[in-house]
Amino acid sequence: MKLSTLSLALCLVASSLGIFTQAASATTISVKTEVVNIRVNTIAEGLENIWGMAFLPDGSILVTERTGRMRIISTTGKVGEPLTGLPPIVAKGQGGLLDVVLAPDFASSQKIYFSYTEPGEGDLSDSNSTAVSFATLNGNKLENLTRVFSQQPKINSNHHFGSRLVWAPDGTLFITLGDRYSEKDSAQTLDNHLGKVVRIHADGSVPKDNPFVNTTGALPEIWSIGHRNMQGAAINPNSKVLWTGEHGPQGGDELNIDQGGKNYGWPVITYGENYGGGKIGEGTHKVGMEQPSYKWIPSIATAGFIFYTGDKFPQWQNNILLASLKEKHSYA
Ligand SMILES: [Ca+2]
Repeated sequence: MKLSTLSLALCLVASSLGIFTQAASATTISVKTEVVNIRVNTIAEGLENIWGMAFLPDGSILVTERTGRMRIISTTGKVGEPLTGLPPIVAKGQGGLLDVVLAPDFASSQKIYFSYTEPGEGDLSDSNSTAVSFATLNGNKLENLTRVFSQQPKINSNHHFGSRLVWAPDGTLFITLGDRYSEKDSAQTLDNHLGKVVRIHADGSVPKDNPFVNTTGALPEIWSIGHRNMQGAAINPNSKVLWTGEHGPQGGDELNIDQGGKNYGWPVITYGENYGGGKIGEGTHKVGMEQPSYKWIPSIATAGFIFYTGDKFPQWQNNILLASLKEKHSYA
Protein backbone atom coordinates (compact mmCIF):
# COMPACT_ATOMS: atom_id res chain seq x y z
CA MET A 1 0.00 0.00 0.00
CA LYS A 2 1.39 3.35 -0.95
CA LEU A 3 0.96 5.90 1.74
CA SER A 4 1.45 9.62 1.65
CA THR A 5 4.83 9.97 3.25
CA LEU A 6 4.12 13.35 4.74
CA SER A 7 0.91 12.25 6.31
CA LEU A 8 2.67 9.07 7.44
CA ALA A 9 5.39 11.13 9.07
CA LEU A 10 2.82 13.18 10.88
CA CYS A 11 0.93 10.05 11.86
CA LEU A 12 4.07 8.57 13.32
CA VAL A 13 4.70 11.61 15.44
CA ALA A 14 1.12 11.84 16.49
CA SER A 15 0.25 8.21 17.06
CA SER A 16 3.51 7.32 18.76
CA LEU A 17 3.30 10.27 21.04
CA GLY A 18 5.58 9.85 24.02
CA ILE A 19 5.40 12.71 26.48
CA PHE A 20 8.61 13.04 28.44
CA THR A 21 9.11 15.15 31.49
CA GLN A 22 12.57 16.01 32.68
CA ALA A 23 14.47 18.56 34.69
CA ALA A 24 17.12 20.59 32.94
CA SER A 25 20.02 19.18 34.92
CA ALA A 26 18.73 15.62 35.25
CA THR A 27 20.70 12.72 33.86
CA THR A 28 17.72 10.41 33.92
CA ILE A 29 14.29 11.10 32.53
CA SER A 30 10.87 10.31 33.90
CA VAL A 31 8.30 9.32 31.34
CA LYS A 32 4.57 9.52 31.60
CA THR A 33 2.21 8.14 29.03
CA GLU A 34 -0.78 10.17 27.99
CA VAL A 35 -3.56 9.14 25.69
CA VAL A 36 -4.16 12.05 23.39
CA ASN A 37 -6.51 12.40 20.47
CA ILE A 38 -4.97 14.23 17.60
CA ARG A 39 -6.60 14.92 14.29
CA VAL A 40 -4.07 14.41 11.52
CA ASN A 41 -4.54 16.59 8.47
CA THR A 42 -2.78 15.52 5.31
CA ILE A 43 -0.98 18.55 3.90
CA ALA A 44 0.52 17.00 0.78
CA GLU A 45 0.64 13.58 -0.86
CA GLY A 46 2.73 11.59 -3.31
CA LEU A 47 6.12 12.14 -1.69
CA GLU A 48 8.62 9.33 -1.21
CA ASN A 49 10.30 8.55 2.10
CA ILE A 50 10.46 12.02 3.59
CA TRP A 51 13.48 12.12 5.90
CA GLY A 52 13.89 15.77 6.91
CA MET A 53 11.99 19.01 6.77
CA ALA A 54 12.58 22.63 7.62
CA PHE A 55 10.11 25.49 7.76
CA LEU A 56 10.96 28.51 5.65
CA PRO A 57 10.13 32.00 7.02
CA ASP A 58 6.97 32.24 4.89
CA GLY A 59 5.58 29.01 6.39
CA SER A 60 6.32 26.80 3.40
CA ILE A 61 8.33 23.63 4.06
CA LEU A 62 11.56 22.36 2.59
CA VAL A 63 11.34 18.58 2.50
CA THR A 64 13.87 15.93 1.59
CA GLU A 65 12.85 12.69 -0.06
CA ARG A 66 15.40 10.02 0.75
CA THR A 67 15.36 8.91 -2.85
CA GLY A 68 17.34 12.06 -3.68
CA ARG A 69 14.94 14.94 -4.16
CA MET A 70 14.31 18.16 -2.27
CA ARG A 71 11.10 20.12 -2.76
CA ILE A 72 9.21 23.04 -1.30
CA ILE A 73 5.66 22.47 -0.12
CA SER A 74 3.67 25.70 -0.07
CA THR A 75 1.45 26.80 2.80
CA THR A 76 -1.51 25.58 0.77
CA GLY A 77 0.03 22.13 0.28
CA LYS A 78 1.22 22.58 -3.29
CA VAL A 79 4.16 20.25 -3.93
CA GLY A 80 6.90 22.01 -5.87
CA GLU A 81 9.12 20.54 -8.53
CA PRO A 82 12.41 19.01 -7.29
CA LEU A 83 15.05 21.66 -6.61
CA THR A 84 18.01 21.62 -8.96
CA GLY A 85 21.64 21.75 -7.88
CA LEU A 86 21.96 18.84 -5.47
CA PRO A 87 25.30 16.97 -5.37
CA PRO A 88 25.62 13.27 -6.40
CA ILE A 89 23.70 11.16 -3.87
CA VAL A 90 23.64 7.40 -3.22
CA ALA A 91 20.01 6.44 -2.63
CA LYS A 92 20.27 2.84 -1.42
CA GLY A 93 19.13 1.09 1.73
CA GLN A 94 18.94 3.63 4.54
CA GLY A 95 20.99 6.12 2.54
CA GLY A 96 20.01 8.99 0.32
CA LEU A 97 19.10 12.63 0.83
CA LEU A 98 18.56 12.94 4.56
CA ASP A 99 18.23 15.97 6.86
CA VAL A 100 17.82 19.66 5.99
CA VAL A 101 18.06 22.76 8.20
CA LEU A 102 18.15 26.49 7.53
CA ALA A 103 21.33 28.37 8.35
CA PRO A 104 20.94 30.51 11.49
CA ASP A 105 21.40 33.57 9.24
CA PHE A 106 19.07 32.28 6.52
CA ALA A 107 17.14 35.56 6.36
CA SER A 108 20.21 37.33 5.00
CA SER A 109 22.24 34.44 3.51
CA GLN A 110 19.48 32.19 2.04
CA LYS A 111 21.72 29.28 2.99
CA ILE A 112 20.42 25.82 3.76
CA TYR A 113 22.44 22.87 5.08
CA PHE A 114 21.61 19.28 4.23
CA SER A 115 23.02 15.81 4.80
CA TYR A 116 23.18 12.97 2.32
CA THR A 117 24.92 9.77 1.38
CA GLU A 118 27.96 10.68 -0.65
CA PRO A 119 29.49 8.20 -3.14
CA GLY A 120 33.15 7.30 -2.98
CA GLU A 121 35.42 7.89 -5.92
CA GLY A 122 37.82 5.63 -7.83
CA ASP A 123 38.59 2.47 -5.87
CA LEU A 124 35.96 3.51 -3.35
CA SER A 125 33.14 3.80 -5.90
CA ASP A 126 31.27 0.96 -4.15
CA SER A 127 31.57 2.78 -0.84
CA ASN A 128 29.82 5.78 0.65
CA SER A 129 29.47 7.90 3.77
CA THR A 130 27.43 10.73 5.20
CA ALA A 131 28.30 14.22 3.99
CA VAL A 132 26.94 17.70 4.71
CA SER A 133 26.82 20.59 2.27
CA PHE A 134 25.30 24.04 2.21
CA ALA A 135 23.82 25.87 -0.75
CA THR A 136 21.95 29.10 -1.30
CA LEU A 137 18.28 28.75 -2.11
CA ASN A 138 17.26 30.82 -5.11
CA GLY A 139 13.69 30.03 -6.12
CA ASN A 140 13.77 26.42 -7.24
CA LYS A 141 17.56 26.32 -7.55
CA LEU A 142 20.32 25.44 -5.13
CA GLU A 143 23.41 27.48 -5.93
CA ASN A 144 26.94 27.91 -4.54
CA LEU A 145 27.02 24.30 -3.40
CA THR A 146 29.78 23.85 -0.80
CA ARG A 147 30.60 20.66 1.09
CA VAL A 148 31.50 21.29 4.74
CA PHE A 149 31.81 17.74 6.07
CA SER A 150 32.51 14.23 4.77
CA GLN A 151 32.43 11.26 7.14
CA GLN A 152 35.63 9.21 7.09
CA PRO A 153 36.21 6.51 6.11
CA LYS A 154 33.84 5.56 3.32
CA ILE A 155 32.34 2.10 3.80
CA ASN A 156 30.60 -0.38 1.50
CA SER A 157 27.36 -0.43 3.50
CA ASN A 158 23.78 0.74 3.05
CA HIS A 159 23.11 1.11 6.75
CA HIS A 160 23.40 3.50 9.70
CA PHE A 161 24.01 6.95 8.29
CA GLY A 162 22.80 8.85 11.36
CA SER A 163 22.60 12.28 9.83
CA ARG A 164 20.54 14.60 11.98
CA LEU A 165 21.72 18.22 11.83
CA VAL A 166 21.34 20.55 14.83
CA TRP A 167 22.60 24.08 15.36
CA ALA A 168 24.02 24.75 18.80
CA PRO A 169 23.26 28.12 20.44
CA ASP A 170 26.89 29.18 19.77
CA GLY A 171 26.38 28.78 16.01
CA THR A 172 28.28 25.52 15.63
CA LEU A 173 26.68 22.58 13.85
CA PHE A 174 26.23 19.13 15.38
CA ILE A 175 26.05 16.17 12.96
CA THR A 176 25.08 12.70 14.15
CA LEU A 177 26.85 9.82 12.40
CA GLY A 178 26.05 6.13 12.45
CA ASP A 179 28.46 3.21 12.81
CA ARG A 180 27.61 1.92 9.30
CA TYR A 181 26.50 -1.38 10.91
CA SER A 182 29.45 -3.44 9.69
CA GLU A 183 32.02 -1.27 11.50
CA LYS A 184 30.54 -1.03 14.97
CA ASP A 185 33.85 -1.46 16.83
CA SER A 186 35.07 1.73 15.15
CA ALA A 187 32.57 3.67 17.28
CA GLN A 188 35.09 3.31 20.14
CA THR A 189 38.16 4.70 18.38
CA LEU A 190 38.99 8.32 17.65
CA ASP A 191 40.62 7.87 14.23
CA ASN A 192 37.34 7.83 12.31
CA HIS A 193 33.84 9.42 12.19
CA LEU A 194 31.88 6.17 12.57
CA GLY A 195 29.41 6.09 15.46
CA LYS A 196 30.19 9.67 16.47
CA VAL A 197 28.65 13.06 16.96
CA VAL A 198 30.81 15.71 15.30
CA ARG A 199 30.76 19.49 15.76
CA ILE A 200 31.92 21.97 13.13
CA HIS A 201 31.68 25.66 12.37
CA ALA A 202 29.25 26.74 9.65
CA ASP A 203 32.13 26.97 7.16
CA GLY A 204 33.29 23.43 7.97
CA SER A 205 36.27 24.42 10.09
CA VAL A 206 36.89 22.80 13.47
CA PRO A 207 36.00 24.67 16.68
CA LYS A 208 39.13 25.14 18.79
CA ASP A 209 37.26 24.01 21.90
CA ASN A 210 36.22 20.61 20.51
CA PRO A 211 37.11 17.94 23.09
CA PHE A 212 39.70 15.96 21.10
CA VAL A 213 41.53 18.72 19.18
CA ASN A 214 44.67 18.14 21.26
CA THR A 215 44.47 14.33 21.28
CA THR A 216 47.10 12.69 19.07
CA GLY A 217 45.53 10.61 16.32
CA ALA A 218 41.99 11.83 16.95
CA LEU A 219 39.87 13.41 14.24
CA PRO A 220 39.30 16.92 15.57
CA GLU A 221 35.66 17.19 14.50
CA ILE A 222 34.64 14.54 17.04
CA TRP A 223 32.32 15.65 19.85
CA SER A 224 31.26 12.32 21.41
CA ILE A 225 31.87 8.63 20.70
CA GLY A 226 30.35 5.18 21.24
CA HIS A 227 27.14 5.65 19.27
CA ARG A 228 25.26 3.20 17.05
CA ASN A 229 22.86 5.16 14.87
CA MET A 230 21.30 8.46 15.87
CA GLN A 231 18.40 9.68 13.75
CA GLY A 232 17.17 12.18 16.33
CA ALA A 233 18.87 15.16 17.94
CA ALA A 234 17.79 18.47 19.43
CA ILE A 235 18.98 21.22 21.75
CA ASN A 236 17.24 21.26 25.13
CA PRO A 237 15.74 24.77 25.38
CA ASN A 238 16.34 24.89 29.16
CA SER A 239 19.87 23.58 29.49
CA LYS A 240 20.92 24.55 25.93
CA VAL A 241 22.77 21.25 25.56
CA LEU A 242 22.50 18.57 22.89
CA TRP A 243 20.31 15.53 23.30
CA THR A 244 20.49 12.60 20.89
CA GLY A 245 18.22 9.63 20.23
CA GLU A 246 19.83 6.39 19.18
CA HIS A 247 18.64 3.16 17.61
CA GLY A 248 19.71 0.15 19.64
CA PRO A 249 19.98 -3.27 18.00
CA GLN A 250 17.28 -5.64 19.27
CA GLY A 251 16.27 -3.62 22.33
CA GLY A 252 18.11 -0.79 23.98
CA ASP A 253 17.12 2.32 22.04
CA GLU A 254 18.47 5.33 23.91
CA LEU A 255 18.07 9.00 24.68
CA ASN A 256 21.35 10.61 25.69
CA ILE A 257 22.34 14.01 27.01
CA ASP A 258 25.23 14.26 24.60
CA GLN A 259 28.24 15.91 26.19
CA GLY A 260 31.55 16.70 24.54
CA GLY A 261 34.30 14.14 25.12
CA LYS A 262 31.98 11.47 26.55
CA ASN A 263 31.76 7.82 25.50
CA TYR A 264 28.22 6.50 25.13
CA GLY A 265 29.28 2.88 25.20
CA TRP A 266 28.34 1.20 21.91
CA PRO A 267 29.17 -1.61 21.22
CA VAL A 268 30.91 -2.38 24.53
CA ILE A 269 27.85 -1.71 26.67
CA THR A 270 24.25 -1.86 25.50
CA TYR A 271 20.82 -2.83 26.76
CA GLY A 272 20.12 -4.52 23.43
CA GLU A 273 21.08 -7.86 21.97
CA ASN A 274 21.88 -9.17 18.51
CA TYR A 275 19.00 -9.61 16.08
CA GLY A 276 17.70 -13.10 16.76
CA GLY A 277 19.30 -13.10 20.21
CA GLY A 278 22.85 -13.20 21.55
CA LYS A 279 24.92 -10.93 23.74
CA ILE A 280 26.72 -7.88 22.38
CA GLY A 281 29.80 -6.53 24.10
CA GLU A 282 30.46 -6.77 27.82
CA GLY A 283 27.15 -5.97 29.44
CA THR A 284 25.27 -2.85 30.42
CA HIS A 285 27.77 -0.88 32.56
CA LYS A 286 31.42 0.01 32.34
CA VAL A 287 33.57 2.63 34.04
CA GLY A 288 34.22 5.53 31.69
CA MET A 289 31.10 4.91 29.65
CA GLU A 290 27.85 6.83 29.99
CA GLN A 291 24.52 5.28 30.87
CA PRO A 292 21.65 6.31 28.61
CA SER A 293 19.40 8.97 30.11
CA TYR A 294 16.47 6.87 28.99
CA LYS A 295 16.22 3.49 27.25
CA TRP A 296 13.51 1.50 25.54
CA ILE A 297 13.29 -2.29 25.80
CA PRO A 298 11.99 -3.52 23.43
CA SER A 299 13.07 -1.00 20.82
CA ILE A 300 10.65 1.55 19.45
CA ALA A 301 13.03 2.47 16.58
CA THR A 302 13.57 6.00 17.80
CA ALA A 303 13.67 8.63 15.04
CA GLY A 304 13.37 12.40 14.95
CA PHE A 305 12.32 14.39 18.01
CA ILE A 306 11.75 17.95 19.14
CA PHE A 307 11.44 19.75 22.44
CA TYR A 308 7.98 21.28 22.39
CA THR A 309 8.11 25.05 22.86
CA GLY A 310 4.80 26.04 21.31
CA ASP A 311 1.93 27.81 23.05
CA LYS A 312 -1.00 25.53 22.14
CA PHE A 313 -0.29 22.79 24.69
CA PRO A 314 1.14 24.40 27.85
CA GLN A 315 1.25 21.04 29.65
CA TRP A 316 3.85 19.82 27.13
CA GLN A 317 6.19 22.77 27.48
CA ASN A 318 9.81 21.62 27.06
CA ASN A 319 8.71 17.99 26.81
CA ILE A 320 9.97 15.82 23.98
CA LEU A 321 7.78 14.70 21.11
CA LEU A 322 9.53 11.74 19.52
CA ALA A 323 8.75 9.73 16.42
CA SER A 324 8.92 5.94 16.45
CA LEU A 325 9.52 4.03 13.23
CA LYS A 326 7.66 0.94 14.41
CA GLU A 327 5.16 1.68 17.15
CA LYS A 328 1.72 2.70 15.98
CA HIS A 329 0.28 3.37 19.41
CA SER A 330 1.46 4.99 22.57
CA TYR A 331 4.09 3.07 24.48
CA ALA A 332 4.48 2.56 28.20
CA1 LIG B 1 24.80 3.87 24.81
